[in-house]
Amino acid sequence: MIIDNVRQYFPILEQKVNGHPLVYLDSGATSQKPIQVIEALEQFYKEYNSNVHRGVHTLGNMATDGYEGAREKIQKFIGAKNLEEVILTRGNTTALNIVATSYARAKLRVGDEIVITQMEHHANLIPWQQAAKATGAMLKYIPQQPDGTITLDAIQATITPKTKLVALAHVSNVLGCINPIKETVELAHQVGAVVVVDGAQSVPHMKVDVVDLGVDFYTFSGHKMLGPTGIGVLYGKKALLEQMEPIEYGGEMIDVVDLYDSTWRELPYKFEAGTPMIAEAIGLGAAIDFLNEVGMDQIAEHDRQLAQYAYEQLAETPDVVIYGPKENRTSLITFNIEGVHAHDTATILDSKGIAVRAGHHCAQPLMRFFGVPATARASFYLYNTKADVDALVKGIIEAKEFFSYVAG
Ligand code: C6P
Repeated sequence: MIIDNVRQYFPILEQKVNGHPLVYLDSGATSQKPIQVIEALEQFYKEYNSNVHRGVHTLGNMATDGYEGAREKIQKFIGAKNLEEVILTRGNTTALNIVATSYARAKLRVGDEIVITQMEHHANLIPWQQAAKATGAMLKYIPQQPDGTITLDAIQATITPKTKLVALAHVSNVLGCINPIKETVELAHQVGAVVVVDGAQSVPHMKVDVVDLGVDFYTFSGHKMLGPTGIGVLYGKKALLEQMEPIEYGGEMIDVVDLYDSTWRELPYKFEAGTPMIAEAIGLGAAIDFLNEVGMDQIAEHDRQLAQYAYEQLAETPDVVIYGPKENRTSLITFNIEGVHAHDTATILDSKGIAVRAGHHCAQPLMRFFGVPATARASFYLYNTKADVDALVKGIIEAKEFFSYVAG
């Protein structure tokens, strides 16, 4: 499928918002869904809605095939060696919490160090703070460049023999920078530390191969990659997942239940207690089919080019401050208009049908690093065009003029 033709599959993009054609620039928060995903959900509920792994009836088997089929699609999509290494979760946040609760709390001791960055989303920060408090381990931040990014030298200097775990985003949801995961993994493994990568903003926008990267754990959400909300993925190396205890108990995850003790099922089921997200997994499977049809290489190049184009356009717009690096970025651009609060910028843009996110983007420590309470962020995906970026720039210029008039 040619990327220029994909917009026709996204019915939501055809509407007007506040009297203007919708320009959706908030895919970093959640992506829109193609008709193929919407129809997969509809088909499940209309034709074979049933619980999984339980019965012998036809609909139950169809639902199980759909759910397990989605797991296989995910496994291939991220290049995982084993199907058991793909745990289906409620979302990226849940996946990170499983690692922090089950792995980190069992393994960390007083004197151990968890290396993280100040650009992390709260979902990849607070679970480690809590694990550190519970175990006596220490959090250590990789020092940042003035543009918020981290260098390989800084990563190398922060990792020491005391490091037991390194947690970082593959792509920052504020800076848009691509972190050097493969090199970080090599450094961490030299001292015997495991690496947890938050892939929420990378998996939708580039080809990710967990084996090639060498990561120990990798997490992401379905809703940012054309899939439904309520479904995410925890990839973990089998040898590590096998050592870990479940964090939720109940149906589906058990082997034998006795009055005073129970045993767990094999991977991946011991981490999937209760009725799972069946429709959501099937929807994510349909989203992966769509992404594969377009091709991740084509998507990666498109999103990189749009982010670059947006950077160049905004850099030439007076009174606009851009956060994050000029190069090595993808899919989003974070900015402020000088003297205008990000929420006001977003409100003016919304009045023109342009949807951007404003706020701290669940990255308060990074806002503090830049000394701002909030920023605006435009994020792009395969259905966005250069015309969308042009509309954004025009909207920003008009917002700036409006506020200079009000202030004047
Ligand atoms: N970022 C954003 O607008 P969940 O909410 O579980 O799907 O994903 C959390 C998450 C974790 N890490 C990163 C890098 C993320 O970008 C996100 C979600 C959205 O930036 C919503 S806050």
